[in-house]
Amino acid sequence: QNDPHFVANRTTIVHLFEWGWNDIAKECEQFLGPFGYGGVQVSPPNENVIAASGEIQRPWWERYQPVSYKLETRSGTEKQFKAMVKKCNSVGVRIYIDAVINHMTGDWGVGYGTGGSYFDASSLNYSAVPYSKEDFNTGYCNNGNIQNYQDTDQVRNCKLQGLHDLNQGKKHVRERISAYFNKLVSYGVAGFRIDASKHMWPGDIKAILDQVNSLSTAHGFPSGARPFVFQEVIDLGNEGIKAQDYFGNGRVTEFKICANIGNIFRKWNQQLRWLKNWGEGWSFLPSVNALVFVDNHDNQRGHGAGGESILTFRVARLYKMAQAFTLAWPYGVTRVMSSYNWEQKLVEGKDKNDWIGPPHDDKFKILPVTIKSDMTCENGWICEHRWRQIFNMVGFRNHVQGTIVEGWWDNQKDQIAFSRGNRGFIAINNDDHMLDASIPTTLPPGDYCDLISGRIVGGKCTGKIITVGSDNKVNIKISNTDEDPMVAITTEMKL
Ligand code: AAO
Repeated sequence: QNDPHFVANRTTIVHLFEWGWNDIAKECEQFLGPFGYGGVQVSPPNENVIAASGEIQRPWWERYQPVSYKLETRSGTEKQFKAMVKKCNSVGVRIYIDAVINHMTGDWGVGYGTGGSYFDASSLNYSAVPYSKEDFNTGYCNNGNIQNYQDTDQVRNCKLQGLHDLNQGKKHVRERISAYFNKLVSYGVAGFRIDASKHMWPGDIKAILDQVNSLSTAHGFPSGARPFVFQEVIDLGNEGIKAQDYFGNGRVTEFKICANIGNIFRKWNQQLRWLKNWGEGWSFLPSVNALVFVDNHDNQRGHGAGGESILTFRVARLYKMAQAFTLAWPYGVTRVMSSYNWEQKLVEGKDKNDWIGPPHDDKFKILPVTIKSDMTCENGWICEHRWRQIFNMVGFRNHVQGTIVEGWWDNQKDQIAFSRGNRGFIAINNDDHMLDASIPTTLPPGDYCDLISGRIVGGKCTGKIITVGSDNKVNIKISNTDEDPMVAITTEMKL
């Protein structure tokens, strides 16, 4: 099901990667609700393996190794989870959970998960679900990993990176997973990011979703609303499994965006003017099927569909430009990444520290997200979603929703501008010289507050003032050396 069930005119999801439930509840109330975010993708809420081996201690990726569907993790308890969902719904912010249902743990022998549940990975006994040997795909690829991504059967039946592969064709497995989903739905969760969807048969995912209840009006959803689904399928166009195979279940992550938007803004044999037909024109997924993002928790650290060109918070100037464009452009449902910092250790282009988990104390308890007076975060949390240029562009997207792109302008190179109906206008200068032009717009004449450089505080614009003349042209001057070489205005911030 493709509809995120946003409240009112909201448009955008933020991935609060590895945040604790209490912090997310607070963030919904204090920031996401007031600043117009539509929903949060939260880290997997189910019990996972406690990964500790040699140098690697409590990596972020342990949460992608389920031990059971108990809601007990480093992010918090079941009670805290439930309270968070309730609080966020009450301020118009939806919660989508990261659903790890393709597999259980890797080979960790015997152990206990984050909720205290016993498991024995070698005999495939996950007693708290319960799952046993018969519930897994065994005997494929010599009981080993996927060898060849061109072979559809392998991709779906063999192990992904040593992770014990559940057989979603089995009734028992379907029932355990749908029961887990139904519990979440009863708590007010609005939908699911389905992890590693490529590694499951689309029909099996469908059979599970068919057993999931509709969202409840008690949590503010329309009657009969089906949960929002977005499936993680990395389809760069070179494998047998296609994103299209999953459209029957919901949206699909459009990974082609990440490398391409990186190439464009880094100017690696690409120019901004080519963004003119961004979306289907670039043979991306149809807009109604696409989940759109500049980077995700994998490719920002070289996992998944990574690559040199991926833009992250580490190249903040380019990142903000790429985010601004993606949020201004009418394509797909947008998701903003919100990261924590870690110290990279690059050896021959690969980050040896790509495993490092969220900021934590000496007992590996996740540190709270603390907020500075300028609204940004500290304590190791990056909070891209709190950068003014990004949250104001979320506001831009909300405000111009339903309008089309009009008056595309470019300088044949890396300066672009366009309007969104009679509601918004944006100009970006990624060229190596000044943008100084009088650009026709469909916005009404008047003075506007540039939302990239400021906000309206106490009735006054704290940033640049941009004027649309009575001739409906806007004079734009953007130096290529500006901190943020772009301006964006909407009728919501007309002075
Ligand atoms: C960890 C350890 C492993 C250990 C395992 C078991 O790192 O060494 O064996 O535990 O103990 C995350 C981490 C993993 C971690 C795992 C479990 O990323 O490192 O393993 O948790 O703790 C594939 C999947 C995709 C997946 C991605 C990472 O298709 O679903 O790998 N993403 C999700 C999550 C992710 C999570 C999992 C799934 C598992 O978002 O966080 O893993 O729950 C090709 C294929 C892709 C494939 C990549 C990487 O991509 O097309 O489908 O993604 O390979 O294997 C170019 C190509 C592109 C290619 C890419 C990479 O871009 O064009 O096609 O290069 O080669």
